[in-house]
Amino acid sequence: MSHNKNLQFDSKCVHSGISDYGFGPVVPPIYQTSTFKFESAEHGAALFKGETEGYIYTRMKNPTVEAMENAVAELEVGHKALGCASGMAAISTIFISLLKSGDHVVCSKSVYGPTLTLLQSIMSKFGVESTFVDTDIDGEIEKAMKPNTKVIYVETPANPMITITDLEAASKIAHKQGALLVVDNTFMSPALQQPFKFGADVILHSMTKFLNGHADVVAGIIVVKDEEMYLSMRKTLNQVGGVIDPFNSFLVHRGLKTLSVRMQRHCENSQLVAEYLENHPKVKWVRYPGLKSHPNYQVGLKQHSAPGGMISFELNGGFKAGEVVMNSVKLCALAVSLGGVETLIQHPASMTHLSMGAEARKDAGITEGLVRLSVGIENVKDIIDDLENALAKIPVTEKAKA
Ligand code: LCS
Repeated sequence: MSHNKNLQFDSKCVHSGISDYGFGPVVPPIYQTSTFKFESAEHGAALFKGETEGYIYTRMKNPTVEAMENAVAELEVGHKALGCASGMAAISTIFISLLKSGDHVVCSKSVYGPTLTLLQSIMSKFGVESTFVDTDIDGEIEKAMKPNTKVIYVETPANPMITITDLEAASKIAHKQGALLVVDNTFMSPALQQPFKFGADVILHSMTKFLNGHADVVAGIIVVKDEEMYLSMRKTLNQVGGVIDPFNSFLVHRGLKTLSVRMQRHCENSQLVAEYLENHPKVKWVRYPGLKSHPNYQVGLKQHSAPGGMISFELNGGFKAGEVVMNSVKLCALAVSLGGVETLIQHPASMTHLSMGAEARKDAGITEGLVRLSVGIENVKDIIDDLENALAKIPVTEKAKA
């Protein structure tokens, strides 16, 4: 791994996590095996005692999974990473590992719906209390802190409001009282934002999105900064069991090789699409980190190198106008998820953020007419032409109703 340290990020994407596998393959082989033979009874016992390096059982460790984990850890400039069966498996493993009954969490109001539900309906059953605040607004995290706050949890940019939280400020608030800052870096990927540089303690991704990048895998990852955190997180993951499998690890590792070039194209396309939408008379407002109109544009400049591939916008005409657009696009696929090479469009209030309930949505600013776009790597002219045709289908009277 060490020879990669001095490489530029793009080169790391291609080379990270690759080591010698025998026979000289240039990519890690898929070790599609649930278990590994011991050389002897003594060898098996030594492996279990941790006295020798090796593999026992794929839920605990697998060479294909390990290669991908090493790659992501290198890209996030972390210590080690833990591959999970999904982003939600990563998030639940983190909460179970870091929290106990009587602890308190401060979480962004705008987060992926099931993350909020996990804290509100499941972690609460085990005595973990949560407060949801606008972590992007100065002073809001501080106000929500309690003596028993153990975790500040943020997504930045957040799903679906694209709100930007100041990571450096959040980490300072956490560390003042020995709490940890956990960052969901799914929307940016390490190609654009590396939260450890701003004081984050744990990073996670839904690798289903940009890290894999091809909409053919559900997976997650946890990245940690030191061995102590790694061992406790690994113990939890082993017991809870939400691990990734070798084949999905192989696919994600393959996706990582093009992460840098994909992100560059996602950003170029998104900037042009966001500017196009912002100037369209049927669009009420657009939220994209690359637009100066973004309320946290300056914070964004400080912590990400480019504005990413996610745009949210509100149409004049609310939900009905949104429905017309979603039913009229041809190139953009009407689908949830994000971060793949194809452009996806969806409606958070009736889809990804339905589980939060109307009140929490309203509180987080997720309006009924909000449309979310995951901008792909197609030729941007084709994306804009598709949106232009779909927006043209909104009856002019809908604008008047807005
Ligand atoms: N974190 C973020 C920011 C997400 O957007 C998602 C999924 C997750 C975590 C959970 O990851 P998963 O378990 O699905 O791998 N977001 C989705 C979305 O916006 N549409 O469909 C899934």
